This record gives sequence, structure tokens and C-alpha cells, in this order.
Amino acid sequence: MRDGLDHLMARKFRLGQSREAQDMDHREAYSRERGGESKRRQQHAERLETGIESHDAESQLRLPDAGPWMHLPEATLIQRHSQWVDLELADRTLMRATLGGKLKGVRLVCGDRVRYSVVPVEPDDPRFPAHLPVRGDGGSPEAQVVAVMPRKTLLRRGGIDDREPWQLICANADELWICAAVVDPPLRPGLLERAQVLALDAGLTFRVIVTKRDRASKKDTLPELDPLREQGVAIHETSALNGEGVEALHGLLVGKVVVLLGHSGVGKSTLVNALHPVAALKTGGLTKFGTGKQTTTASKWLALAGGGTLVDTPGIRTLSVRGFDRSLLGQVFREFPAELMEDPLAFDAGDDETLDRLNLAYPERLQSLQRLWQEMDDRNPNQNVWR
Ligand SMILES: Nc1nc2c(ncn2[C@@H]2O[C@H](COP(=O)(O)OP(=O)(O)OP(=O)(O)O)[C@@H](O)[C@H]2O)c(=O)[nH]1
Ligand SMILES: [Mg+2]
Repeated sequence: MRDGLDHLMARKFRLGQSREAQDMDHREAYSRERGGESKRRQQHAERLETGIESHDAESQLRLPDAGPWMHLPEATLIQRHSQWVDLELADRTLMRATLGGKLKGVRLVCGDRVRYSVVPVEPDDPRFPAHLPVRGDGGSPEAQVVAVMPRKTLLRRGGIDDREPWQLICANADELWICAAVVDPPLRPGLLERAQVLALDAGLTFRVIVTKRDRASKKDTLPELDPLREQGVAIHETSALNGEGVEALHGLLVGKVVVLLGHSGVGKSTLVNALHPVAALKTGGLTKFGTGKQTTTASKWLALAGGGTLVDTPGIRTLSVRGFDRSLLGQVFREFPAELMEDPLAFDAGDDETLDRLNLAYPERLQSLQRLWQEMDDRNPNQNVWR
């Protein structure tokens, strides 16, 4: 230490600098460094903006190799919590687990098939409160998830900016059922098209479930569904209250993993309870504005006695399609002519002459197409650097 100080003093002396001069040096060096850093930030932002550099959004979805852990038992992740996850084991019992260090930075999602090892936990471990369902004789054997198996499918939605390019909804599902109430809450424009994009991207069968049929006369239908009906999308009219159409859904569920998606208050959890009374999920009423109350707060995987699986999800306001491939839109807006699908933004959706010339069956869908087209390419680079 002494040597080091001597060395510094000697150096200072050699340089012949006063303390003041040295302080000046430091300040200058500091501001030069700061200047360099902000320049680097600026250059980085420019590179992102011009597309020279891009965030590898897919890298966030990559899973570490599960190979070394294949000797461990496999389970399904049925619900995520902030600190732990709930697993359903092969014998259908539940177990609470933490995530192993190897999975740091890996985003797990409801429906993931994981490998776990059983670990003894201290009874006072706050991550395992005593009132939680514990498997076995109450001796608190719990688990640690150490690996995630490759996903058969991955249902995801676009994130807000490049720091979180994807928000994961469910892994290993087969079908996406979008729920829409025939009356309250109203269907937001674009929700159906967006859900269709998500289903196409994940390779899931897409169905529409119209709920609360008992609250409207047979004549009342959702006009937004007409284009989908023409495309041959399956639309199922149901009422969880009087059981209409519920039995038919049982048949569709056999051997399938189905994700229910829709606005808050459309009756997703009520439908799950009708199909699977054991679930006894909490359901909520509607606000005075006819919107839902965000009753369900986390996705939950529910294996049915009949062999299928339902995944109940929290209500959504909208679904971002940021980052999805524009070629998917060709299948969603199938009725539109090819010239329109090449560059939808080249057409003025507010111009009657253009609309007459294009002779569209559902001209109101042009605006929706344009919005989705733009959103898919929305890079929002300024939010993704250094925050
Ligand atoms: N009349 C009628 N009401 C229904 C039906 N299904 C659901 N509801 C009512 O709609 C309200 C909302 O139902 P939930 O099942 O909590 O809706 P949710 O979609 O799960 O809502 P979030 O969990 O907030 O996303 C409740 O008051 C239900 O009783 C139905 O088929 N008929
Ligand atoms: Mg719910």
C-alpha cells in the first residue's frame, strides 16, 4: 500500500502537477468519458433506427439445452407466480417450485414442460408459505425447475418495445378460442384480427366462442364476425348460464390444449367453470360501464377429467402484433385483392372513390389492416437503449 502511494506521489512529482491541475485533469477526463458515452449511445440509437443493428428478438425465446437433465422427472408448469411456479406432476399432484440458477434470464410460461429435482426446503422459507398446497405428508419436499423442454407451440403477443419484444401467453397449446360476449363488454375493433394473427403465428386452430347468448335474442349477432364466418372460421354460440352450446365444446376439448382469450368480463372463467366445475374459478361481475373487473390475474392450466386441457387467462384490452410477420395478414384479410395486400398503406381508406374501385366486401376492415400492417413494423428503437 505504502509502495503504491509512494509510486503515485513520485509520479505526480515527476509530472510536476499541482493538485489543482490534477483535479482539472480528472474533470476533463471525466467529461471526455461522458461525452464519449453519450456519443456511443447516440450512434447505437442511430444504428437501431436505420436498421443496421437490430435486437435479436428471437434470442429471448431460446431455451438452454435440456439434454443433461433428461434423467429427471417431467412436469407441466400450470401457473406462474412472481417468485415461484406451480407444477402438475405426472401423477396429477401439484408441487410448488422455484427456478434453478441455470434458468436465469429464461422466461417460462404456463404450459411449459419442465424437468425438476425435489429439494427439501426450510419450513420458514417465505417462498413456500405454510397454507399453500404441499404434496405428500406435509414434510415440505418441494422442487427446483432446472430445465425447460422444447416447446411444441408458443402463443405470444407483441411487447411494448425492443427491451421486451414478446409477451408469452402459453406454451404447448393446440387451439386458441377467442371469447366475445354478445352483449357487454363490447368487442374492441381489431381484437379478432389480432387474435387470428397470434393463432396463425403459433400454428394454433382458431375458434370464436360467443358468450352470454342468453342475454340477447337469436336475431342479435356480432356483425364483426361476418367476415370470419365467410372465411369458414368456427364460431360457437354459448351461454354458461343456461348451458347452451357448452356440451358441444366438451367434444372439441378431448385431447386438446385450449387457450381462452378475450376481454375482461366476457365470461372466460365462467365458461371454464361450466366445462370443468372442479376448477371453481373466481368470476367477477361487470362495472357500471359494462366492462370487466380483471378478476383473473394469472393464466392457469386446468387439465380436465375428460382428457383435454383449458387455459384460463386474464382479460385483455388489446393484443399487440408488433414484430409479427406481415405475410400472416394475407390469411387474416383473405377477402382483400392481392394489389391491396402488397402495400395497404398506398390506399386511402377514407376516400370513397378508392373504396368503390377496390369494391371491398368489408371496407371498414381496410383501416384495421393498415393499423396492423404499420404496427408489425413498429420498431420503437428509442425506448430500447440504455434504460
Ligand atoms: N348472463 C350471463 N352472464 C354471464 C355468462 N358468462 C359469464 N357471465 C357473467 O359475466 C361476468 C364476468 O364473468 P367472468 O367469468 O368473471 O369473466 P372473465 O372473462 O373471466 O373476466 P376476467 O377474469 O376479468 O378476464 C360474471 O358476472 C358472470 O356471471 C353467461 O353465459 N350469461
Ligand atoms: Mg376470469
